[in-house]
This record gives sequence, structure tokens and C-alpha cells, in this order.
Amino acid sequence: MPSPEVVTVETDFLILGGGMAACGAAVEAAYWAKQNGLKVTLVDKAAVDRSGAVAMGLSAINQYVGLRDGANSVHDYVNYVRNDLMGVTREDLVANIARHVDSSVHLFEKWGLPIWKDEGGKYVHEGRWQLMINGESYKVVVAEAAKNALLQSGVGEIFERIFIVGPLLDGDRCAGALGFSVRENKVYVFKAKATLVAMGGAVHVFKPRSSGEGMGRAWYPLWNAGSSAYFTLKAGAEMTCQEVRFIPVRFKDAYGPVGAWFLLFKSRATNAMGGNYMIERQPELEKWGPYGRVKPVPANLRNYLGMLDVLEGKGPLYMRTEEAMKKLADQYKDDPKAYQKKMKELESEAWEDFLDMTVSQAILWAATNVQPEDKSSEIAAAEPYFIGSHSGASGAWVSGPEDIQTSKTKSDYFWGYANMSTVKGLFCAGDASGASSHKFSSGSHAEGRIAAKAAIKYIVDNNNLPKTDQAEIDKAVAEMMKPLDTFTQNQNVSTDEDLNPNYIKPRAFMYRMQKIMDEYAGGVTAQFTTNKPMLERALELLAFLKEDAEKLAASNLHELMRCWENVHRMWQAEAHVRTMLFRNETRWPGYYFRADMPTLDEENWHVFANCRCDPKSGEWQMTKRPILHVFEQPTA
Ligand code: SFD
Ligand code: AMP
Repeated sequence: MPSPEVVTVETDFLILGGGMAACGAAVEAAYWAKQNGLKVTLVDKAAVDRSGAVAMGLSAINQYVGLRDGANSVHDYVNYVRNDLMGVTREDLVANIARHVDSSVHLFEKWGLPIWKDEGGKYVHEGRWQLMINGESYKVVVAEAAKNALLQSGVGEIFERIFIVGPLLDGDRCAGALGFSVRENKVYVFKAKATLVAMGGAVHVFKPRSSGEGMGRAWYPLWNAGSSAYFTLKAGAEMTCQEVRFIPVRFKDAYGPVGAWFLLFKSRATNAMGGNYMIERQPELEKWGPYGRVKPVPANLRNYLGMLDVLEGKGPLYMRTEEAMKKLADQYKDDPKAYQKKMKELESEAWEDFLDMTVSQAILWAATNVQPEDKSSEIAAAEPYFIGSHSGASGAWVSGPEDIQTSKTKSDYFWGYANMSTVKGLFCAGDASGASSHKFSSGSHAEGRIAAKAAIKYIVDNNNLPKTDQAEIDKAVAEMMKPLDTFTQNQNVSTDEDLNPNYIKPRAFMYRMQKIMDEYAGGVTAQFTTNKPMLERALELLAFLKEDAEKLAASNLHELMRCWENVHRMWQAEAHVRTMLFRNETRWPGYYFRADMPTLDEENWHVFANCRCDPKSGEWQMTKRPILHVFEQPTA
């Protein structure tokens, strides 16, 4: 391939990603940028209309606090999140999102998203915090508003199908980003005064349950490949909760979410013998300190109780869909017509739940003759995901807002600008920011807005383009494009372009990484269990993998993206292993179990486990940070 054209873009505020957080950031940034005469540039690896986790749509908005109805308070939400994460959460960050999230939801509705309403015109709740939506076009609606805000105001520009590889740095300040087009032979150098990382979480770091042709299906989108974690780590940002992976229990083999079944349909899950593990295994909860006693039972503990049944040979586990639907319709049992009507309604809701959000689950039902009103469906704990916006917590360690801090929290949790990482001018939101779980789609949008407003303030206060060194940029560009050269130089050494003594293709590289993680770092094969020697072995093998990353080869631009996606995943993997090794206890059974440290240790480990990789030396530092309260402890 000839040398790529190098395109340099200078901007004020650079938004990396085009998902929920990035779209929220775009809307907010457009408003403040216009007032301050600033330029905003958004860059997505895909097309904003259907990129990221919400690409296929969603069937619920999982964070809505309902402040205008007085239904709940911000404090209630903070209690919920703190309990669900076994005590490990940044209350200031969660509260900041909780006080703003409703306004994002009201905007979605104004922009055209259909939210279910009852006969009295009130939102239909799936659970206490969740709203039901007709969400097939959720992302298109949110993207349209973001695009309008940037393009119609004249302050913004959008680049699609540009894959961001890594940061540009000016000492301890972020100076922008480097990327390449996945469609044209062009390299992009974005120079910016402030940068927002909103490139989602990480999927396929671990070997998935699905294999072969099914590997293109996962619960979270496979195109979220750890770019946020890589970018922030490479910039030298402190990271938090890198051990707090998320294991979702999902409808088996097509990963259909379970929330609507548990909360809206009020279904039970049972083992194959009909036993309800949530009841039969209740005594197990006593072992997990105060967190075993809270309601709802934390997601990882719910997982754990089911896993114990599976380990005892009582699987498969089933979602009792037929029982739940009959129970809901039973209130009409004296009127056969009304009963039938209710059943039809429930049937269509059951199918819509998946058609809105996980189409392949509906296809699997159809392909295997499942009628949910007649037959239960298998559920299973999926492979681990890194997603700071759902029930995991991994991401960058960011500053909270000033006005929520107390005299005790301020020095630890506030450093000038909300959602700024420990690197100057580098902001994070959505899956990219850590210790603020349960923000989901709506809270990620709200957090993007919070981060964008703070970033514009940072630019107003630091209105100069950071310095960049052209020689460094040239070096980074060459490194970025190297897999194409490696392929060209070696492709004739063997007859099969995928097998070559001088290079490794990204797919083979990914399989190798996934095997290491699966077997040693507590994946599905290891039944989510690991220990110190296993984690040390994982680090040893990851070090060899890192060496071989130098030999990644790409036959075209699309494969070049695959190469970098897997390098990004590898860094997420290393941060994860190092942090599980650092935390000498088991805090989240059901996410992972340290068999050599099998209990909770509140005395020593009621802390955040943070890590940082020095960008110059490549040395990793592990640090404990205190868990401080901005609200009182829960009474639950
Ligand atoms: O049922 C680069 N989520 C749910 N949230 C809800 O509110 N309700 C639900 O019903 C939810 N469920 C659910 C959810 C997700 C999925 C996949 C399913 C079901 C099947 C979670 C939310 O979707 C999630 O919390 C948010 O979307 C997170 O927002 P954000 O902005 O952090 O991530 P994103 O939206 O995925 O966007 C990422 C963007 O980054 C781009 N990108 N761009 C350039 N260069 C690179 N190197 C890049 N790498 C990534 C992406 O293209 C994208 O634009 S349920 O299961 O709970
Ligand atoms: P899920 O479909 O599993 O992603 O869940 C969607 C939402 O419902 C999230 O807010 C979950 O935390 C919540 N949720 C799912 N299952 C349960 C449950 N059994 N009890 C309480 N909340 C749940």
C-alpha cells in the first residue's frame, strides 16, 4: 500500500467515540462552545447513527430517578449503587449523574423516543429505576440530536469510520489523538485543547461462550474493544476498579438480557429440578457481610447463588417465562376473552423485548420453536465484560464535581474539573470512567454532558493548543501502520496468508489472549475462579503476547483496525489481571472468585484498587484509594 495521506485537524474540544456518552457530550458542548467561540470535533470508528452498545436499540432506559415526581432521591440512587457494588463506589460521581439523568431522559422523549405510558399518562416502569421504551431506534434518535447540535450550530464537525489508536501528549497534558480511516488510506492527527474519551468498554477480552460462527455475537458489542482503557492507560491516567468486571446472566447462546423478565414479568429463575436458588441458597448470603443483607441482592451475589447450583450439577438454569406469563394473565382467569387478550399482550411484549435490543435472541427462539408462554428458556452466566456504565465499574479515576464534596472528600475526589482524569485536559465518560456504575444508556448520556461542560470550562481557562513534537508524531504514525508493512514484507513466505512464521494475524492473536484470560484469569472454563499463581502465570503469558504484538500483520485497513482492537484488549487484560492480583480478597463472588483469598476483608480492602502505567518507563503502580461518603451510610 502506498504511504497514507496524513490529515491534521486542529480543534478545541475533541470527542472520541459516538455512543451514548459522546452524543450527550456533543449536545452539551455545542451549546457552551458557541457561547465561547470554540470548535468541537467528534470522531467515531463507525457511523454515529448505529454505533456502540445501543446500535441494535434497547428495550428499557435503566437509569431514571424520577426526581420531578418525588419518587426517589439522589441519595436513594447512591445507596442502591453502593450496595450493588459491595460498597465500592464513588458517591460523588454517582450522585452527579443521578441528579442530571432525568433531564437526558426527558430530552430523549422530546427528540422522539417512545417511552411506554400507562392509562394515566405516567411512565411505565420495568423496575424502580427502569423505564420501558420502544427502543429499536433509540440510537438513531440520540445521534440525530447530537449531529444537529454540532452541525447546525456551525461549531462542530464529525468524522466517521476513523479508528482512534492512541493519545498525543504534551508532558502531563493530553494534546489530542491519532487514528486512521478504515475506508481510505489516510492517517488522522487530531490536535486539541481538551479531549473526551467515550469509546465504550471492552468485549472479547475473555474467550466467549459462543464459538465459531457464533463468535460475532456477544452480550455487549464486540466493536467496543477496550479503546477507552488503552487510551487512558497510554496517556498515563490513573485507573480504578479494573478488577470489577461484569458477568451478565443472559438467555443462553444469544445473550438476551434478563432485566425485563425479572422486573417487569416478575419471573423466577430455577435450577433444572425446579429449585429457586435465590431462596434455597439464602444462608450463603450471610457470608458476604452487610452486602448479603441488602435489597435488591447485589448482581454478583445473584449470579453466585445460581453458579453454586450449576457447580453442584443442578443445571441448566431456566427462566420460567411460561409460569410468569400465566401468573400475570391469571388475574383475568374468570373472563376467558380478557385472559386471552392479556396473554397476547404479554406475548408481544416478550418478543418485543428482544426485537428491540437483541434481535438474535428472538431469532434463536424462532429457530428452536420456543414460545415463551409454553416453554422456559435456559439462562447462563456469560463471559466477563469491562463496562463501567452497567454493573461493572472499570474505568479511569476522574475528578468529581466540586459542589457535592464534603470537607472530608474534597482533597481525594476533586481536582478542578468534573470528569477530568489525572491527566490534564483528558476527560472520560460512560464506560470510560470508573467507580460510577449503573449509569447505563441514560446516565452515560448525562455523564457525557457533565464532562463536556467541564471540558469547555477547562478550555476557556487553558486556551492554548498543547505543544506536539512532529518527530514523535511521525514515529507514532509509523508504528500505527506497521502491521500493513509486516504483511506486505512477509506475505509470500507461506501459501496461507493466515499462517506465517514471521507474523501473527489479529484473529489468532485474539484467540491466544482469550485462552490466557479464560484459563488463568477466571473465565468461563475456570468457572470464574482464579488465585495468585494463576494470575502470575497469566501475567507471564501476557508478557510474551505483548512481545508478539510487534509482529501483528494486516492485509487491509479493516484488518489494521482488528490488530489495534486486540492490542487495546490486551492492555485491558493486563490492567485487570494486575488489579485482581493486587486485591487480596474475594469481594464480588459471581464476578470472580479468588480461591486463595475466599472471603471479604472489610478491614483491609474496603478501598478502591487503582493502577497506573507510567507512559515513559512502562512501570505499573498499584495504589489503594479511600472510599469516602458524601451521604450517610444506607439504613438497609
Ligand atoms: O438490558 C470508537 N445497555 C443498557 N442500557 C440501558 O439504559 N437499558 C438497557 O436495557 C440496557 N441493556 C443493554 C445495554 C447494552 C447492550 C449492548 C445490550 C443491552 C444488548 C447499556 C448501555 O448501552 C451502555 O451503558 C451505554 O451505551 C454506554 O455508553 P458509552 O457511550 O460509554 O458506550 P457506547 O454507547 O457503546 O459508545 C462507544 C462509542 O465508541 C466508539 N468507539 N471510536 C473511535 N475509535 C475507537 N477506537 C473506538 N472504539 C469505540 C463506538 O463506535 C461508539 O460510538 S440491558 O442488558 O441492561
Ligand atoms: P439486565 O437485563 O440484567 O441488564 O438488567 C436490567 C436492569 O435490571 C439493571 O438495572 C439490573 O440491575 C436490573 N436487574 C436485573 N435483574 C434484576 C433482579 N433480579 N433484581 C433486581 N434488579 C435486577
